[in-house]
Amino acid sequence: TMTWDGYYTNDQINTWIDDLAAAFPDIVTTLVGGTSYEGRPIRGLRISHGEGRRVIFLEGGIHSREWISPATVCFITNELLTSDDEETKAAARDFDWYIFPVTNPDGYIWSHDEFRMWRKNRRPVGTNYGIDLNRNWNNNWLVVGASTNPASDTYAGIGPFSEPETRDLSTFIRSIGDRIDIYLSFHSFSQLLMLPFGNSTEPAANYQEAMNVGRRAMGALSVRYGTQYVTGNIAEAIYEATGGSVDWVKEQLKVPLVYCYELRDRGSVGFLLPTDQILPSGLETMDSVLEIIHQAKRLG
Ligand code: 0X9
Ligand code: ZN
Repeated sequence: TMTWDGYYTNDQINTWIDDLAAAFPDIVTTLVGGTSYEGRPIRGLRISHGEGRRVIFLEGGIHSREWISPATVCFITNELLTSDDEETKAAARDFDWYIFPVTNPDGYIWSHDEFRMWRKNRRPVGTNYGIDLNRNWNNNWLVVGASTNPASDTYAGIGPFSEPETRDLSTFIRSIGDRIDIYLSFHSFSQLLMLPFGNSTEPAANYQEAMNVGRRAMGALSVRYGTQYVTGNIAEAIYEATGGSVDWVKEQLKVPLVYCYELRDRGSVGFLLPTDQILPSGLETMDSVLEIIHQAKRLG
Protein backbone atom coordinates (compact mmCIF):
# COMPACT_ATOMS: atom_id res chain seq x y z
CA THR A 1 0.00 0.00 0.00
CA MET A 2 1.10 3.51 -0.71
CA THR A 3 1.97 6.02 1.98
CA TRP A 4 2.25 9.20 -0.13
CA ASP A 5 5.49 10.28 1.56
CA GLY A 6 7.59 9.75 -1.55
CA TYR A 7 7.38 9.47 -5.33
CA TYR A 8 6.98 5.92 -6.57
CA THR A 9 8.97 4.34 -9.36
CA ASN A 10 7.42 2.72 -12.42
CA ASP A 11 8.04 -0.73 -10.92
CA GLN A 12 6.47 0.24 -7.61
CA ILE A 13 3.38 1.60 -9.35
CA ASN A 14 3.04 -1.57 -11.43
CA THR A 15 3.39 -3.77 -8.35
CA TRP A 16 0.76 -1.66 -6.61
CA ILE A 17 -1.62 -2.09 -9.57
CA ASP A 18 -1.22 -5.86 -9.22
CA ASP A 19 -1.78 -5.59 -5.47
CA LEU A 20 -5.03 -3.70 -6.04
CA ALA A 21 -6.26 -6.28 -8.52
CA ALA A 22 -5.54 -8.99 -5.92
CA ALA A 23 -7.15 -7.05 -3.07
CA PHE A 24 -10.28 -6.04 -5.02
CA PRO A 25 -10.74 -8.89 -7.52
CA ASP A 26 -14.42 -8.11 -8.15
CA ILE A 27 -13.95 -4.46 -9.07
CA VAL A 28 -10.36 -3.96 -10.28
CA THR A 29 -9.12 -5.25 -13.63
CA THR A 30 -5.59 -4.59 -14.81
CA LEU A 31 -5.24 -3.06 -18.25
CA VAL A 32 -2.55 -2.63 -20.85
CA GLY A 33 -3.06 0.52 -22.91
CA GLY A 34 -0.18 -0.17 -25.26
CA THR A 35 3.56 -0.67 -25.48
CA SER A 36 6.26 1.96 -25.15
CA TYR A 37 9.08 2.51 -27.62
CA GLU A 38 11.44 0.47 -25.42
CA GLY A 39 8.85 -2.29 -25.17
CA ARG A 40 7.31 -1.70 -21.77
CA PRO A 41 3.59 -2.17 -21.19
CA ILE A 42 1.60 1.00 -20.50
CA ARG A 43 -0.20 -0.42 -17.51
CA GLY A 44 -3.43 0.75 -16.00
CA LEU A 45 -6.52 -0.43 -14.24
CA ARG A 46 -10.27 -0.34 -14.47
CA ILE A 47 -12.45 0.19 -11.44
CA SER A 48 -15.92 -1.08 -12.18
CA HIS A 49 -18.84 -2.17 -10.06
CA GLY A 50 -20.57 -3.63 -13.12
CA GLU A 51 -19.31 -2.92 -16.59
CA GLY A 52 -21.24 -0.74 -18.99
CA ARG A 53 -21.44 2.45 -16.98
CA ARG A 54 -20.30 5.80 -18.33
CA VAL A 55 -16.54 6.21 -18.21
CA ILE A 56 -14.13 8.57 -16.47
CA PHE A 57 -10.63 8.35 -17.95
CA LEU A 58 -7.51 9.47 -16.05
CA GLU A 59 -4.24 9.97 -17.97
CA GLY A 60 -1.04 10.58 -15.97
CA GLY A 61 2.64 10.90 -16.62
CA ILE A 62 2.73 11.66 -20.35
CA HIS A 63 5.55 14.08 -19.42
CA SER A 64 7.98 12.09 -17.35
CA ARG A 65 9.49 14.80 -15.15
CA GLU A 66 6.09 15.86 -13.83
CA TRP A 67 6.16 13.35 -10.99
CA ILE A 68 3.19 14.79 -9.12
CA SER A 69 0.99 13.65 -12.04
CA PRO A 70 1.38 9.87 -11.58
CA ALA A 71 1.36 10.39 -7.81
CA THR A 72 -1.96 12.27 -7.95
CA VAL A 73 -3.54 9.74 -10.32
CA CYS A 74 -2.48 6.95 -7.93
CA PHE A 75 -3.87 8.93 -4.98
CA ILE A 76 -7.26 9.37 -6.68
CA THR A 77 -7.29 5.65 -7.50
CA ASN A 78 -6.58 4.77 -3.88
CA GLU A 79 -9.36 7.07 -2.65
CA LEU A 80 -11.86 5.46 -5.01
CA LEU A 81 -11.01 2.03 -3.62
CA THR A 82 -10.47 2.70 0.08
CA SER A 83 -12.20 5.93 1.15
CA ASP A 84 -15.09 5.88 3.63
CA ASP A 85 -16.43 9.16 2.26
CA GLU A 86 -19.91 8.64 0.79
CA GLU A 87 -19.41 10.95 -2.18
CA THR A 88 -16.15 9.18 -3.08
CA LYS A 89 -17.76 5.77 -2.76
CA ALA A 90 -20.64 6.89 -4.98
CA ALA A 91 -18.18 8.19 -7.57
CA ALA A 92 -16.43 4.83 -7.62
CA ARG A 93 -19.73 2.98 -7.96
CA ASP A 94 -21.43 5.20 -10.52
CA PHE A 95 -18.75 5.15 -13.24
CA ASP A 96 -16.35 2.79 -14.94
CA TRP A 97 -12.94 4.30 -14.24
CA TYR A 98 -10.10 3.75 -16.71
CA ILE A 99 -6.85 4.84 -15.12
CA PHE A 100 -3.30 5.03 -16.54
CA PRO A 101 -0.89 6.64 -14.05
CA VAL A 102 2.26 6.39 -16.22
CA THR A 103 1.58 6.76 -19.95
CA ASN A 104 5.28 7.41 -20.72
CA PRO A 105 7.04 4.62 -18.78
CA ASP A 106 10.38 4.84 -20.63
CA GLY A 107 10.64 8.55 -19.90
CA TYR A 108 9.52 8.13 -16.29
CA ILE A 109 12.23 5.55 -15.64
CA TRP A 110 14.82 7.78 -17.35
CA SER A 111 13.73 10.69 -15.16
CA HIS A 112 14.16 8.56 -12.03
CA ASP A 113 17.41 6.84 -12.94
CA GLU A 114 19.36 9.11 -15.29
CA PHE A 115 18.10 12.64 -15.77
CA ARG A 116 15.46 14.17 -13.50
CA MET A 117 14.29 16.77 -16.05
CA TRP A 118 13.48 14.31 -18.86
CA ARG A 119 10.11 15.09 -20.51
CA LYS A 120 9.76 13.08 -23.74
CA ASN A 121 9.75 9.39 -24.62
CA ARG A 122 13.09 7.70 -25.34
CA ARG A 123 13.13 7.02 -29.09
CA PRO A 124 16.58 7.77 -30.55
CA VAL A 125 16.44 10.32 -33.38
CA GLY A 126 19.88 10.74 -34.90
CA THR A 127 22.07 11.86 -32.03
CA ASN A 128 19.04 13.05 -30.02
CA TYR A 129 16.39 11.30 -28.03
CA GLY A 130 12.71 11.59 -27.58
CA ILE A 131 9.41 12.77 -28.98
CA ASP A 132 7.11 14.99 -26.91
CA LEU A 133 4.14 12.67 -26.49
CA ASN A 134 1.90 15.68 -25.87
CA ARG A 135 2.67 17.03 -29.36
CA ASN A 136 2.23 13.73 -31.22
CA TRP A 137 -1.56 13.23 -31.22
CA ASN A 138 -3.38 13.39 -34.52
CA ASN A 139 -5.28 16.63 -34.17
CA ASN A 140 -3.77 19.74 -35.73
CA TRP A 141 -0.40 18.00 -35.50
CA LEU A 142 2.56 20.44 -35.75
CA VAL A 143 0.30 23.43 -36.34
CA VAL A 144 1.55 25.57 -33.48
CA GLY A 145 3.71 25.38 -30.34
CA ALA A 146 5.52 22.24 -31.48
CA SER A 147 8.99 21.70 -32.92
CA THR A 148 10.49 19.86 -35.89
CA ASN A 149 13.88 19.80 -34.11
CA PRO A 150 14.60 16.43 -32.43
CA ALA A 151 16.75 18.25 -29.86
CA SER A 152 13.74 20.26 -28.69
CA ASP A 153 11.65 19.34 -25.67
CA THR A 154 8.55 19.90 -27.82
CA TYR A 155 9.69 17.79 -30.80
CA ALA A 156 6.46 16.50 -32.37
CA GLY A 157 7.89 13.42 -34.17
CA ILE A 158 7.93 12.57 -37.87
CA GLY A 159 4.16 12.43 -38.08
CA PRO A 160 0.98 12.24 -36.04
CA PHE A 161 0.90 9.10 -33.89
CA SER A 162 4.43 8.17 -34.96
CA GLU A 163 5.02 6.98 -31.40
CA PRO A 164 3.75 3.66 -30.05
CA GLU A 165 2.72 5.29 -26.76
CA THR A 166 0.28 7.75 -28.38
CA ARG A 167 -0.79 5.42 -31.20
CA ASP A 168 -1.62 2.54 -28.87
CA LEU A 169 -3.21 4.64 -26.16
CA SER A 170 -5.38 6.52 -28.66
CA THR A 171 -6.56 3.19 -30.11
CA PHE A 172 -7.43 2.03 -26.61
CA ILE A 173 -9.24 5.29 -25.79
CA ARG A 174 -11.15 5.18 -29.08
CA SER A 175 -12.35 1.65 -28.28
CA ILE A 176 -14.31 3.03 -25.31
CA GLY A 177 -14.70 6.54 -26.72
CA ASP A 178 -18.47 6.71 -26.94
CA ARG A 179 -18.76 5.84 -23.24
CA ILE A 180 -16.38 8.52 -21.94
CA ASP A 181 -18.10 11.39 -20.09
CA ILE A 182 -15.01 12.87 -18.45
CA TYR A 183 -11.37 12.79 -19.61
CA LEU A 184 -8.69 14.21 -17.32
CA SER A 185 -5.03 14.64 -18.28
CA PHE A 186 -2.60 15.44 -15.45
CA HIS A 187 0.52 17.57 -15.86
CA SER A 188 2.54 19.96 -13.74
CA PHE A 189 3.20 22.73 -12.94
CA SER A 190 1.33 26.09 -12.85
CA GLN A 191 -2.00 25.44 -11.06
CA LEU A 192 -4.18 25.65 -14.12
CA LEU A 193 -7.27 23.84 -15.31
CA MET A 194 -7.22 24.01 -19.09
CA LEU A 195 -9.91 23.35 -21.67
CA PRO A 196 -9.37 22.44 -25.31
CA PHE A 197 -8.35 23.61 -27.79
CA GLY A 198 -4.68 24.38 -27.82
CA ASN A 199 -4.51 26.11 -31.20
CA SER A 200 -6.91 28.96 -30.73
CA THR A 201 -9.20 30.71 -28.33
CA GLU A 202 -12.08 29.65 -30.59
CA PRO A 203 -14.49 28.03 -28.14
CA ALA A 204 -15.02 24.26 -28.38
CA ALA A 205 -18.51 22.75 -28.36
CA ASN A 206 -20.11 23.31 -24.92
CA TYR A 207 -17.18 25.59 -24.01
CA GLN A 208 -19.18 27.85 -21.70
CA GLU A 209 -20.69 24.89 -19.89
CA ALA A 210 -17.28 23.24 -19.49
CA MET A 211 -15.82 26.53 -18.24
CA ASN A 212 -18.54 26.82 -15.61
CA VAL A 213 -17.95 23.25 -14.46
CA GLY A 214 -14.21 23.88 -14.37
CA ARG A 215 -14.55 27.05 -12.33
CA ARG A 216 -16.75 25.29 -9.80
CA ALA A 217 -14.27 22.44 -9.63
CA MET A 218 -11.42 24.84 -8.91
CA GLY A 219 -13.59 26.49 -6.28
CA ALA A 220 -13.94 23.08 -4.64
CA LEU A 221 -10.19 22.49 -4.97
CA SER A 222 -9.44 25.73 -3.11
CA VAL A 223 -11.60 24.98 -0.07
CA ARG A 224 -9.22 22.63 1.73
CA TYR A 225 -5.96 24.65 1.68
CA GLY A 226 -6.78 27.80 -0.27
CA THR A 227 -4.82 26.64 -3.33
CA GLN A 228 -5.70 28.86 -6.28
CA TYR A 229 -6.03 27.52 -9.82
CA VAL A 230 -6.83 29.50 -12.96
CA THR A 231 -9.40 27.97 -15.34
CA GLY A 232 -9.27 28.75 -19.04
CA ASN A 233 -8.80 27.73 -22.63
CA ILE A 234 -5.34 26.18 -23.22
CA ALA A 235 -4.19 28.87 -25.63
CA GLU A 236 -5.21 31.61 -23.20
CA ALA A 237 -4.19 30.01 -19.93
CA ILE A 238 -0.73 28.76 -20.93
CA TYR A 239 0.32 29.03 -24.59
CA GLU A 240 -0.73 27.82 -28.02
CA ALA A 241 0.25 24.22 -28.63
CA THR A 242 -1.22 21.43 -30.74
CA GLY A 243 -0.93 17.66 -30.87
CA GLY A 244 -1.91 17.27 -27.22
CA SER A 245 -4.05 14.41 -25.97
CA VAL A 246 -6.95 16.52 -24.76
CA ASP A 247 -7.40 18.23 -28.13
CA TRP A 248 -7.61 14.84 -29.85
CA VAL A 249 -10.04 13.44 -27.27
CA LYS A 250 -12.29 16.49 -27.52
CA GLU A 251 -12.29 16.87 -31.30
CA GLN A 252 -12.13 13.25 -32.45
CA LEU A 253 -14.20 11.56 -29.75
CA LYS A 254 -16.49 14.46 -28.80
CA VAL A 255 -16.12 13.77 -25.09
CA PRO A 256 -18.25 16.29 -23.17
CA LEU A 257 -15.91 17.21 -20.32
CA VAL A 258 -12.19 17.24 -21.15
CA TYR A 259 -9.64 18.96 -18.89
CA CYS A 260 -5.90 19.22 -18.64
CA TYR A 261 -4.63 19.91 -15.12
CA GLU A 262 -1.35 21.66 -14.44
CA LEU A 263 -0.91 20.64 -10.80
CA ARG A 264 1.17 22.34 -8.06
CA ASP A 265 3.07 24.55 -7.75
CA ARG A 266 3.10 27.96 -9.45
CA GLY A 267 6.79 27.82 -10.28
CA SER A 268 8.85 28.34 -7.15
CA VAL A 269 9.89 24.67 -7.10
CA GLY A 270 8.19 23.60 -10.32
CA PHE A 271 8.72 19.96 -11.25
CA LEU A 272 10.65 19.29 -8.02
CA LEU A 273 7.56 19.42 -5.84
CA PRO A 274 8.50 18.35 -2.30
CA THR A 275 7.13 15.02 -1.20
CA ASP A 276 5.20 16.56 1.69
CA GLN A 277 2.91 18.11 -0.93
CA ILE A 278 1.89 14.80 -2.52
CA LEU A 279 -0.87 14.19 0.01
CA PRO A 280 -2.34 17.73 0.11
CA SER A 281 -2.19 17.98 -3.67
CA GLY A 282 -3.91 14.62 -3.95
CA LEU A 283 -6.63 15.56 -1.49
CA GLU A 284 -7.45 18.92 -3.06
CA THR A 285 -7.35 17.46 -6.58
CA MET A 286 -9.73 14.69 -5.47
CA ASP A 287 -12.08 17.39 -4.15
CA SER A 288 -12.10 18.97 -7.61
CA VAL A 289 -12.71 15.66 -9.40
CA LEU A 290 -15.72 15.01 -7.17
CA GLU A 291 -17.05 18.45 -8.05
CA ILE A 292 -16.63 17.76 -11.78
CA ILE A 293 -18.64 14.57 -11.28
CA HIS A 294 -21.27 16.42 -9.27
CA GLN A 295 -21.62 18.96 -12.08
CA ALA A 296 -21.63 16.27 -14.77
CA LYS A 297 -24.55 14.55 -13.01
CA ARG A 298 -26.36 17.87 -12.82
CA LEU A 299 -25.88 18.36 -16.57
CA GLY A 300 -27.15 14.81 -17.13
O1 0X9 B 1 3.01 21.91 -23.04
C1 0X9 B 1 2.28 21.02 -22.60
O2 0X9 B 1 2.15 19.93 -23.16
C2 0X9 B 1 1.49 21.25 -21.32
N1 0X9 B 1 2.25 22.02 -20.39
S1 0X9 B 1 3.54 21.28 -19.66
O3 0X9 B 1 4.26 22.30 -18.90
N2 0X9 B 1 3.01 20.23 -18.60
O4 0X9 B 1 4.34 20.64 -20.64
C3 0X9 B 1 0.22 22.00 -21.69
C4 0X9 B 1 -0.68 21.16 -22.52
C5 0X9 B 1 -1.80 21.92 -23.07
N3 0X9 B 1 -2.60 21.06 -23.89
C6 0X9 B 1 -2.56 21.12 -25.25
N4 0X9 B 1 -1.75 21.91 -25.86
N5 0X9 B 1 -3.39 20.37 -25.90
ZN1 ZN C 1 3.27 18.28 -19.04
